[in-house]
Amino acid sequence: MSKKECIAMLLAGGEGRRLAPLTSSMAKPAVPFGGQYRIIDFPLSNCVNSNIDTVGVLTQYEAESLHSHIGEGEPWGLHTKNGKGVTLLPSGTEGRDLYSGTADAIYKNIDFIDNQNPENVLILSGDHIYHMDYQKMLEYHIGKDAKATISVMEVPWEEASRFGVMNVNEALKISEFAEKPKVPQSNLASMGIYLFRWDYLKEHLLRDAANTDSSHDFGKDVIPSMLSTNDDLFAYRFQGYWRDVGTVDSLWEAHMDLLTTDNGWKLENEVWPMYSRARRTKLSVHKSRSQMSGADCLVNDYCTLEGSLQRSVVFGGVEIGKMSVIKQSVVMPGARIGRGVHIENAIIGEGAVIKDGAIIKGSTDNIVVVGPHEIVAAKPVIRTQPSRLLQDVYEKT
Ligand code: ADQ
Ligand code: ADP
Repeated sequence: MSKKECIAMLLAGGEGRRLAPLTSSMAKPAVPFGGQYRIIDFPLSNCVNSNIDTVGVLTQYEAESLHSHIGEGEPWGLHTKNGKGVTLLPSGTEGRDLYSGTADAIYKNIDFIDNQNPENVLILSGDHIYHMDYQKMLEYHIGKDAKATISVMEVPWEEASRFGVMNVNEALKISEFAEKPKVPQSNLASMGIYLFRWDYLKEHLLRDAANTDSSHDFGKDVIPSMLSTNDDLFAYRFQGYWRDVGTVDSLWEAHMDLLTTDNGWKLENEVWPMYSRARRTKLSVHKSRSQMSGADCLVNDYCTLEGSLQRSVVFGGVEIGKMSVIKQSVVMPGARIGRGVHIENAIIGEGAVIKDGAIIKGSTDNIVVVGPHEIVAAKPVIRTQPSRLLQDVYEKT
C-alpha cells in the first residue's frame, strides 16, 4: 500500500469507573453527550473534518456499545473500503489479547498499523469534548521535525494533578513530563492527544512490551522513556475549548458549558459539523416548550415536555410529565420522568424511569446520577449523594 501521511488510532477501551453508574452497561466513549451525540462522535467528527480518512478504534470494555454505534462508519463517511475508513479493533479477538494499558493496546495492533503504511500515527482518546483540526497539529509536527508531538493546554493549578504535566523550553521542546503527579510542578497539561512518527513509536512500543516493569501506558511509561534520551518531543498548544469528561462532575460541567456563550464554545456550527448515528428514538410529539427558559436549555426535538426546564440538556425520546421541574440537569435518551418530579443538579441515565413525585437533588459540587434503566421509586426520595453510593435504595430494572 502506498504511504499515508497520517492515520488515527482512537483509544476507546477504558472502563470509565469514575463515570459509574453511567458506564454500567456501556463504554465511556458511548455515553450520550450534548442532546444528540455520544462522546466518541467528537474525535470521529474531528477526524472527518481534518481529512483523516483512516481510523482504528480500539475497544475493550463493553465493546458492543461502541460497535453498534460505529457500525461500518457510514454516518461519518468513514465506510471501510480500500483500506480506508473506520476499523473496529476489539481486544480478545483475531489474535489480539486483552489490552493491559493504552500503549499495550497500540502495541497489539502493530500489524494493523503496518498494513496502513503511515508516516505518522495520531493517538486519540475517546473521552474528550472538543473541536480540533488535527491537520494543523500535523503541520506543526512536520515543521518541527518532531519524533512526537503532544497537544497541550494550561489547566487550573488545582486540577493539574489529574493530568500528565510537562515543562518545555522556549521552542516548546519538552524537557520533563510527569503523569498525574500529586504535587504538580507545572500546569501545562497533556490532552492525551499524541502524534508520533510511526517508525519511532513502533521501536518504543516494542521496547516497552519487553519491559516487565512497565504498566504499558503512554503517560506513565512510553513518554517518560522517550524523554529519558532527550528525544525531540514537542508540545503543541491547542487554542479552543477542550474538556476531559472522564468524571461525573466534568461530564455535567461540560453539559452546562453548552448553555452559555461566554466560553466561546459552540457545539453546533457550520465550519465544524458534527456527525453521529441517529437513534431511532420513539418519535413523540413535542407538546409544549412554553415553560422552557429558552436559551438556557438544549432540548432535542424528539421529546415530550410537559413540565418546566431551567438550564438543562434533554436528549431525544425523553418524556417529562406535568408539574415536574428540572433544573441544572442532563436527561439522557429515552428517560421517562413522571409528574410532580423535582430534579436538580443531576444526570439521569439513558432509559431511566423516575416515578411521580420523586425528588432527586444534588448540588453543584455533588452531582447525583441515576444509572441507565434504573427505576427511581414513586415515593418521594431525596438523593443528595451520587447513586453509585446509594444504589441499594432503589429498585433496579
Ligand atoms: P487519562 O484520561 O486518565 O489520562 P486513560 O485512562 O489512560 O487516560 O485513558 C485514555 C483513553 O484510552 C480513554 O479514552 C480510555 O477509554 C482509553 N483506554 C484506557 N485504557 C485502555 C485500554 N486498555 N484499551 C483501549 N483503550 C483504553 C490521559 C493521559 C494524561 C492526559 C489525559 C488527558 O495519560 O497524561 O493528561 O489523558 O485527558
Ligand atoms: P476511570 O479512571 O474512570 O476508571 P479509565 O477508563 O480512564 O477510567 O481507566 C482508569 C485507569 O485504568 C487508567 O489508568 C487506564 O489506563 C486503566 N485501564 C483502563 N482499562 C484498562 C484495562 N482494560 N486494562 C488495564 N488497565 C486499564
